[in-house]
Order: sequence, then C-alpha cells, then structure tokens
Amino acid sequence: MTNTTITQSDIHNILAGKLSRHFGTTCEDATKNQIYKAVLLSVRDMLTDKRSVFKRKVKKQHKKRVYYMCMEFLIGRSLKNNLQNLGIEQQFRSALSEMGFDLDEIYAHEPDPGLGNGGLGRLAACFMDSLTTSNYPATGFSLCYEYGFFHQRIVDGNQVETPDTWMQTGDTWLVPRTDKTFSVKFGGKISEKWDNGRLEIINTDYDEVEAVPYDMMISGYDSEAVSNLRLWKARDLSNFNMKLFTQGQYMQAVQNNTLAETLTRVLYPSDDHEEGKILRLSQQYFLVSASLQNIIADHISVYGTLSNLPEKVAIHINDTHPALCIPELMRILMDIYSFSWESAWDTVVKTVSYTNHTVMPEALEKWNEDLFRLRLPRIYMIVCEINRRYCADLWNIYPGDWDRISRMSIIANGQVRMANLSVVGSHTVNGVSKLHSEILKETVFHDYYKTTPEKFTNVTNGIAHRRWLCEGNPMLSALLDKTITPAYRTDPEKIAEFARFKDDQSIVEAVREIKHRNKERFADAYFKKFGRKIDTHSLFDVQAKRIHEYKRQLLNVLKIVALYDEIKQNPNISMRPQTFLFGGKAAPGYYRAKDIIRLICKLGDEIDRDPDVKGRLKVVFLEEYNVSTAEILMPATDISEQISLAGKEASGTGCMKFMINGAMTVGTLDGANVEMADAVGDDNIYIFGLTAREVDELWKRGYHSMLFYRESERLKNAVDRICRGFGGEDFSDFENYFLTNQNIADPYMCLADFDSYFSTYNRALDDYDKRDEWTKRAIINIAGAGYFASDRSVREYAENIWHITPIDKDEK
Ligand code: 26W
Repeated sequence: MTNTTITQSDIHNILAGKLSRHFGTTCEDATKNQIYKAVLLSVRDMLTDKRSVFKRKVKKQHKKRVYYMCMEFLIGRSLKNNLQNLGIEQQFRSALSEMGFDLDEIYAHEPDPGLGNGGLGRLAACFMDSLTTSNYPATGFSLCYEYGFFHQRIVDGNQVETPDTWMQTGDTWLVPRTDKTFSVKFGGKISEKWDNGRLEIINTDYDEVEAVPYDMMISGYDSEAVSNLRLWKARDLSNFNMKLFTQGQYMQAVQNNTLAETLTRVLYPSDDHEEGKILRLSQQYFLVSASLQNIIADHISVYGTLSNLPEKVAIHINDTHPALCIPELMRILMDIYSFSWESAWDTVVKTVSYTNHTVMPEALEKWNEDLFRLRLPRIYMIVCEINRRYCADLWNIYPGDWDRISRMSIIANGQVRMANLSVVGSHTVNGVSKLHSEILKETVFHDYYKTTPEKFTNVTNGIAHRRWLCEGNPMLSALLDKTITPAYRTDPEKIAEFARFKDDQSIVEAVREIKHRNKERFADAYFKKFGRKIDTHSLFDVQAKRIHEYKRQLLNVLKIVALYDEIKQNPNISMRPQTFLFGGKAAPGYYRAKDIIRLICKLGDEIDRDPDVKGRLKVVFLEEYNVSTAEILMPATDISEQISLAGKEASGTGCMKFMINGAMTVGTLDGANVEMADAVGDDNIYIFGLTAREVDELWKRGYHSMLFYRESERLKNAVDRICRGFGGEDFSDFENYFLTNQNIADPYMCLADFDSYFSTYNRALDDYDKRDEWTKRAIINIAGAGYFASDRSVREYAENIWHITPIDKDEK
C-alpha cells in the first residue's frame, strides 16, 4: 500500500525543515544520528496529526473504549512498521537516498526497546497493532522503564547481563505530557471521619509520587486509527529538602533516594517466579492508580458522570500484575465520587476483565499481607472488605465447606492472592488457548468455574502478521500479494487461499527459494555481528524463547547429543547437515536456566572441535535474542521446536510466527500447538510425546525417570554423555537433575518424552529430503496460519468480552 498523497519531495522538505529547526543543520551536513532523529520526529508529527482526527471521531461518536493494562509492552522497533503502515516507506527511501542515506541503515540505528520479558509483553504489542488496524478505540497503559529487559552477553558460555539503556536513542518516539500528570500515594495512616452521614477517608503521612505520561503513538495498517501507548514515569514531588538547602547543603537537598527515583527505573527480568518484592508491588500500584485516575478524568470530561462507566469503558488486566485496578477503582468511586459499596462493586465488575497467561504455580502472584497493608493501607482495607463479602456469599452457597472457602478466599495464610482477586473482581476471565482455558477450568480456577461457569471463556492468542510476515519476510509476502492479492494484509484468514498453490511447481520452487534467501539473509547478519559462519545449505532447527525448564531446551539438547553420538559410533554415517539454533534469555537469578545456556554453548564448542562431525552438525547459541533478531530468524527456519511438557505452555506465540513463515513444527500437544495441528492436519505437523492428561496421570501414578533411562540405550548414552562434561566443563550435576534428585528427578519429564521426540524428529529429517513434499507442507502451514493472527484474537475480545465496535469511518 502506498500513500499517493505524499511525494518524495514533500518528504525531502519535511526532513530539511526538521534538520534546520531541531539541529540547525542541512541535508548536506547532517550526521546519521541527526537524520535518524529527523525521520522519527517527522513520522511522529504525522501520527500526531492523524491521531487528533481519530480522537475527535471517537469522542463525537461516543464510542466505548478499551484500556489495556499491562506491565510489559515488548514493541520492538517502530520505524519500519510505521512507514509501512502509513504507506510512505518508498517516499522516505527515495528522499533519503537522494541525500546519501540508506533507509535500511536508519532502521538499524533504532534501538529495540525491551519493555517486556517475553510472551506476555509481545502479545500486548501485537494486540495494539491489531486494535489500531481494525479501528477500535484502544489505549495501552504501562510503565516507562528507564532500563528495559537486560542485554545478554555470553562470556565463555555464561550469560552476563548488561543494562538496556534504550532511552538514549529510543526516546525520540515518546511525547512527554507533563500537562497530564497524576499523583499516586503510598503508605501513611488512614483514619475515618463521619461527615453528614457520609464516611470520609483521610490519608495522612503518605509518600506522594508524581506519574508523568510519556506517549508512544501506535499506527495501524491502512487504518484511520492511531492509538496511544501511555507509559508512566515516576517523578519526585517532594525531593527537595528546603531545610538542607537553606543550610547551604545544596547537593544533599536534592539527593534524597526516594521511592520515586527507583519506581520506574527497571523492568523485573523474571517471568517464571514471583519475587514478592515491595518495589514490584509499588510499580503495579503506580501503573494502576495513575491509569485509572486518567481514565476517570477523561470519562468525566466527555460524559460528566460515572454512572455510565461500564457502558463506555472496558478495562482489561493482562495477567494479575495490574489486578490492583479492582480495589483502586473501588477507592476512586467510593472515596472521591461517593459511590456506595454496592454500586461501586457493580461498576467495577462490569468494567474489568482478566486474562490468565500461566498455570505455573510459582508464577502466580501472592503478596505478603503485612507488606501489602504497610505500603497500600487504604487498598488493603478495600481488599479485606471485598474478601469479607465474597466469603460471606460463598458461605451461603457452600455452608460449612471451609476447605473450599479458604481455597477461594482472596486473603489466606498471611497472603493476598492476586489471581483470586482478579477472578472475583472481573466479569470475564479467559485463557489464551483452548487447552489452557480448559486446564484453568479443571485446575487453577476449578472452584470458581463451579461457582460462576459463565465467567470463563477462551480467546486463543494471535500474532501481528503484518510485522511477523509482511515486514519480516518481504519476499514471501510479495509472493502472497501476487498469488492471492494483498487483501490478506487486513484480512488474514484470506491466507487460506494460498493452499491452492501447493501443487503449482513454480510456486513450490519460489517458496523454497525464498526460504533459502532468508537463510542467507540471517547468516549474513549473524556473520556481521559475530564473525562466524553458518552453513545456509544445512537444515535450520530453531528453539527461540525464554530459557526455562518447562520449555525443555534440555530435551532438545538430549536429541542433539544423541545425533552426535550416532556420528561418534559410526563416523561415516550419512547424516543431513543440521544447524541447531537456540535463542533466549535466562532470568538473572535462575541458576538452572543459566546452566542450560552454558551446556548448549559447551556442547556447541565440543562439536565444532570434533573432526568426525565434518560440518554435519552445528550448535549455535544466539546471544541477545530479541524482537529484531526474531524477525529475521523466523523466516529462515525449517523446523520450529515447540516441545514444552504438555499442560505447561499456556499458548506460545513463537510457534505461530514460525508457522506463518513456512517452518514445520515439531511439538507436543501443548498450548496453541493443539489448534495448529487442527488447522493443518496431522500430516503437516510433527506431534510427539505425552498429552496433558497423560502427564497428569503419570504424575499421579508416580514418575520415575530412571525407568525410562534404563529402557532406552540411546537415551542412557545421551544422559551419560552430558554428565561426562564437554571440553573440561563439568555437567555432572545433570545426573542428579535427570535421575537421582530425591525431591523429584526430571521434573519436566524430558526422559519420558525422549524416544518419541527422537523418532519424530528423525521422521521430519527424512521428510525434509523429499524437497517438494516438504515445501508443499510449508505452503499448507502458511495457508493455515491465518487463524493465528491477532486481528482475529482482538475481534473476539472486542465482540465477546469488551463489547466495543470500530469507529464509524464515514461519520465525520
Ligand atoms: C511473576 C512475574 C511474572 C511475570 C510475567 C509472572 C508471569 C508472567 C507472564 C504471565 C508469563 C508469560 O509471559 N506467559 C506467557 O504468555 C504468553 C502470552 O499469552 C503465552 O503465549 C505463553 O505461553 C506464556 O508462557
């Protein structure tokens, strides 16, 4: 799509104007960094203009709006996305080239802001893209972390974390709105005063922090909407000690290390276990309180009343991290707008909905009750009252059933349970894949499901296919444009039409050629960055995701070691050249995950050193896996590893990105894999291993990894080989991990699934050699991926949960 109303010379003039006004320079003299900033600022201006038109329409049409609250938005780079969405990439490319600059270099200059850990944050970013493209009135709320997700360096196999200072060049997109600040209060004392029959709540001695919004505009593809992602930054309101100042201690007067200075400093780099840190709780309240004050002020300015809040506002809490929305909205409605408890509660529940993204018990948030009370005294009171009333209701439904009531209680054993609060305070709760939503109903939320079954639903995740296919794989999307027309760009389910071409030899060859070119593109980028080569004629087998035991990078390692062992036992064996690529970061305090990285690296070194391998196997650990790397890695992939223990991966979204780029999935029946298998049929996906139910049964019967170890010679050799170590590095601890740990050996059942995995992978390897058949399967996967677009996911949320509609384009 090209926007024909803007020409190359318009862009030239805009850039010249920006360079002159902002940097006092000209197109001839500008540095690359000045050009980069001028480009970003020009695009930002265009988005601002477009947004004000859109905002006016939303207001005039009295549209219901959705506010998406999430502690993470992993947006990736924005420039290319914005230029393509606005249809002005070509004009920018030509105007810049005339000035002697290459647009691709400008793209590469943009930092990749790591405002998220992984799946949850990336999903939020994909949803903003789809909501905007589909013209829904949507706003995202998050925090403006000064330091995003850490950068990963690998030093001699060890992960070393360095700070992500994305703001140095990445803040150009941000528009500070110092006119729209709110104040957030922490701690202090609460007292109650009756005034004219009305209870007044008085908070004294609190710490006050100012929340300053930094806005990032989100463009949509060929749409009228421009959405806003509002990121809150903490600023100190009281950080000026006048007493010290008048004593002449100028530096000390401003050197107060207050909460405000640390609040939005850094993103918590862990998505696998709850740390229970007070700073994290404060971050969550800061996000929630500032955002809600903002939502309420906007609503009042349009409608002058809060009585219609649920009809005009939907608030979504993305996982439990923003769950304090529930008591905070109660506080605002009761303490500021004099709502009764009953009508405040009715309003809250009708407004708020909640998505769960994990069933891992250690990731479920629980706060120490004392800490919670100390930091958020008024919120604590409200949560207690929500809980008292809820438990009283439960008592009427389940008289005498103490066990059940204590399981469902929001506060118990000195802890405030955020998942329980989220379920109780929301009108709808959803999981992120069919299987996950069923598991929620059967396990984590079983009691609630039995009590209020109508609350529970499913929305299967999706990806922004414009970023992950159109932007990341321009050759494949050009082929789709040509064969099925560009309509799939805004109507992704149209990709299904591509299946018609699976028997067209010229298309089969074109798809294969594109895969090869994408491998070359990736190998070039890798060589430029690390100075090391990858064989582009080898099969690319990729596992890219956070490093976590349940995702089972270790199962993949066992497979590679077993293949290596085959070569060692028979050095002349014929084996197709394979490159195993791993990417992902380990939480800094997650010892086992870091050891898995070290294992992968050292195995890679050992294989590289071994002359017997003769280039047939190579293991690569990709340092610093992030959104930008993923964009070029996925189009280059032949086999996508989605091998979590069934029942553990809520959905997975990486699997969808690989699929839409024509990779074949080797995976378990977990998360979205189940629906992917339904979409393409068993012949076009490689499914192996225990099902979620079988895992459960085996667990209950008693899992003994040793039995599997003893039964399979190949597995035994692979485990033993790891335990013997590589190149002098000791990995003997894995013997304890896999086999002898008294607590529980092999907690994610790698050994139970190994044989099935190994034989399924080998079947895929054989199929890969039947080149046309393989590419036909790739075409079927591409064609089947339309359902997994986030355009479909947000439509389901809009229609079934938020009850919002797109703006009416024709109305002014
Ligand atoms: C306690 C800290 C913490 C931080 C983040 C706990 C849990 C999280 C996230 C909810 C973890 C997460 O990102 N979950 C992933 O969400 C994706 C989007 O729905 C799913 O596709 C992944 O399967 C799920 O692991």
